[in-house]
Amino acid sequence: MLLETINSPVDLKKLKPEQLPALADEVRRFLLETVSTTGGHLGSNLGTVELSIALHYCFNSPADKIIWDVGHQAYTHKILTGRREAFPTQRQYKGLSGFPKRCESEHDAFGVGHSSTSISAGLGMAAAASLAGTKNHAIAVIGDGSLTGGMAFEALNQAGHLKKNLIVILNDNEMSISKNVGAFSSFISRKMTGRYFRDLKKEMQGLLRNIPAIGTDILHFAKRAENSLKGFLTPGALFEALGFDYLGPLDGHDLSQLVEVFTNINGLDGPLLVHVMTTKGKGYKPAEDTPHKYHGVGAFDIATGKGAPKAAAKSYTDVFGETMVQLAEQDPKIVAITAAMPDGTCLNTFAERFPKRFFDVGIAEQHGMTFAAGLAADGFRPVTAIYSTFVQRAYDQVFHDICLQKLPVTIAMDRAGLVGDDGPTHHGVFDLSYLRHLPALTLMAP
Ligand SMILES: Cc1ncc(C[n+]2csc(CCOP(=O)(O)OP(=O)(O)O)c2C)c(N)n1
Repeated sequence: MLLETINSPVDLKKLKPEQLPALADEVRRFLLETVSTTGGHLGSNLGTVELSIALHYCFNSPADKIIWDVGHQAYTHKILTGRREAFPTQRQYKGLSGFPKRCESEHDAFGVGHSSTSISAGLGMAAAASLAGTKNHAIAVIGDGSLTGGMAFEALNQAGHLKKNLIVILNDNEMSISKNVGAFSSFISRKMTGRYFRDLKKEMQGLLRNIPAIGTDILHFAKRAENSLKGFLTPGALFEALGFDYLGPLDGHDLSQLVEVFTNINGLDGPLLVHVMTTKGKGYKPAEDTPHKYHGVGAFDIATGKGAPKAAAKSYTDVFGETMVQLAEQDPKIVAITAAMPDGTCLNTFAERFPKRFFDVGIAEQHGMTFAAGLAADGFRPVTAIYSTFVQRAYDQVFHDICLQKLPVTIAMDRAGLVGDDGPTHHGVFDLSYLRHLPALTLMAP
């Protein structure tokens, strides 16, 4: 067993590169065995096994800072940084946290649980390294889902301008908890190497040839421009326009490719974005086939993939989802909004029944709130369903865009109170305190 010999990144570096795939298999098995007993975030972690191994193999944590966005995918990182034996206590009272936590390990560079913070924190650390005159790397690992959060763009914007040594790893599995949504997500997942690019090229050549007299000249010019055209149409163009060097897309499960690239970029300067494609649930068929069901799980049987049967009593969330459908049948003005959590908020039945009146805004609680205000300003009755802890993000939007203008938006907050195993980043304990004093807001709790 290789895994038993690894109690820190220093131990990991003693392995030969060709031993790493065997280690990845062991980690995956360990993850499955543990999470099937404790519950936790399964699919995202099965997807980041190789990425975590390669990062710790090629960089030097804790001097180099690895910042995991949301942090629900950092189990392999925890296992490789001295917490393997304690790992079965994760998400339990007095056990390990399910997310990186600064007080838990020097390798947890930044505490996390809410999404889209990693690039900002990483940029702060890159700026700190530059002020302190050290050569430490700051590496933000962010999923394509978390990249839909506005704060990630605020950070990219400043990073391109500051030009510090920040590495952003985009962990792209085309999934948020459900399928990732939005124009940006379709853009970054566009694969230009295959037929699509060839067809587009043919079509353009045909078009140009048909322009009388000058057509062939332009065609000649277009051929020369082909490389830049390809660059323009691939995801890299967007990040390069923001001042990043772009590398990828890489196969996030090919350890030799990851190790080669991470070794090469170790000495590079300036903001760099490495685009890594991974598969959510990698290596466990039920999770690969239905990744949204295996994002967060309770205990389950590995052989069948089945968990404990659902409690007979309905949850508040079930009742909310059913009531939304009933009300929307009576009132065509009712529309529903989620911030990337159609399953968690039970709005999925509403989405199927009224697809045009359902909006998934991505992990963008602030935008979701003001988007609702816009709908309300023009006569609709939006219901925005967001977990209590994530509404915190949109405090100013609730005040400035909804309350001050007295717009009829209903905010349905789920997971109020103590949520237990997800821990302090996810408790919904502050909502009454931070909402009670807002003008024109009626606050109700069942
Ligand atoms: C502000 C905020 N809103 C919602 C969530 C709930 N949430 C946790 S993980 C996740 C999806 C993240 O998708 P991605 O970053 O692509 O990671 P993946 O799980 O696909 O690896 C969501 C919506 C959150 N953690 N923070």
